[in-house]
Amino acid sequence: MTQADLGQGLGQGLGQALSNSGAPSCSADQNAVGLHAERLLNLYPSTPASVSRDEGLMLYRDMVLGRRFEDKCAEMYYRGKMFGFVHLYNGQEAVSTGVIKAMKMQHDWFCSTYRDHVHALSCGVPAREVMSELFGKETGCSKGRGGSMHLFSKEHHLLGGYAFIGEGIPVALGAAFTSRYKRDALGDASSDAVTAAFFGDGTCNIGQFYECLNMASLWKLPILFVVENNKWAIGMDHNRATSDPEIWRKAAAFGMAGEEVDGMDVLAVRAAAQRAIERARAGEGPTLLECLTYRFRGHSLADPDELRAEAEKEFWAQRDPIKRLAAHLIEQGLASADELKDIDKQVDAEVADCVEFALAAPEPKPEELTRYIWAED
Ligand SMILES: Cc1ncc(C[n+]2csc(CCOP(=O)(O)OP(=O)(O)O)c2C)c(N)n1
Ligand SMILES: [Mg+2]
Repeated sequence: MTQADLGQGLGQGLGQALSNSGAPSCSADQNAVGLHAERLLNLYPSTPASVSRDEGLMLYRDMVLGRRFEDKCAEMYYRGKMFGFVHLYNGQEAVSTGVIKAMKMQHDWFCSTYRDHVHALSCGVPAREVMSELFGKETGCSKGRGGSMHLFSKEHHLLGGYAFIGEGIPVALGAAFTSRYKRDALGDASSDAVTAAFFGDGTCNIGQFYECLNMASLWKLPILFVVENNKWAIGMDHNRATSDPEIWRKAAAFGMAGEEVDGMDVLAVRAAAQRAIERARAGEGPTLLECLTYRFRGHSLADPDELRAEAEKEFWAQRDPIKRLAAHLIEQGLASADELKDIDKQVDAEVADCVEFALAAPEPKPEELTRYIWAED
């Protein structure tokens, strides 16, 4: 641990005491990029997860869709087509794709945060509906009333994006409770849906997180708490904000399974998610899955991203999950570079189409501003 990791405001004495406290030492190279990178480098090397050609291509396509869709969001935002805060997910795609694509579509449940566009796409919400929502149009998945931070789709079992951090965790817990209650109390043997709740490292320092972990473990609820640890909570370094940066270890306090995983490796995330889903469906309860990842852009499109060190950004950019999967598929002879380029082109066409659709779509009618608030529809 370095003084820089502890933050410049910390006194030398305390910094010294902490650096003598048995925390792992790291090489000069690793110091340049900090503890978060050091954790990634020190992950226990597991056998690379295997994947079939069809699955590999499906995972690749989903991550490329997330990336290209959001690159287009940035362009549209700066052209004044979107309003309010827009938080991009660039860099974290392996988490959304790795977890959601391991689950059963329109059967399992998903709950997100304000960084929700890519989760919605992985859940199968059509790109047209997501882009329309970001433009505030009637054809959006939340009828244009929600915008970027409030994507919702009953059809795709997306329980929502939430602007307040941690707000989605109890909602996800409720969905997990419902599955269990239907099976155990109402006798519906087919009720085996699992819920995935996505949230960030900063969110693990608020009360709802702990309350929900407790209840999920107590009632053995079928839920995955998926922490997307991207090191930053706006401008707050995770290692300065939490007493034990290894979030997955907090699972032990609640008697539940906990696992940390390379969040830049979609196959590793998928394998960890599959283990957790299997436990959840078997009635063995929740898992706390900490994915070590990084966002490639600022906190939101309004953030000039001047705080983070270039060396740190470079370290994580070199581990781009899309390039990594592409290299793996080619190396394993599962796909050719040309096939992957074709997928990129198809995705570009889908993204261009969804923008055209959203631009041409109607605005909600002003006299219908309060429609959909009550259950009349
Ligand atoms: C209850 C609440 N408190 C404060 C905020 C302000 N806020 C917005 S984003 C954020 C940081 C969250 O960081 P993290 O959980 O790591 O998610 P990330 O943005 O990295 O995905 C905070 C504190 C909020 N939205 N909600
Ligand atoms: Mg974060």
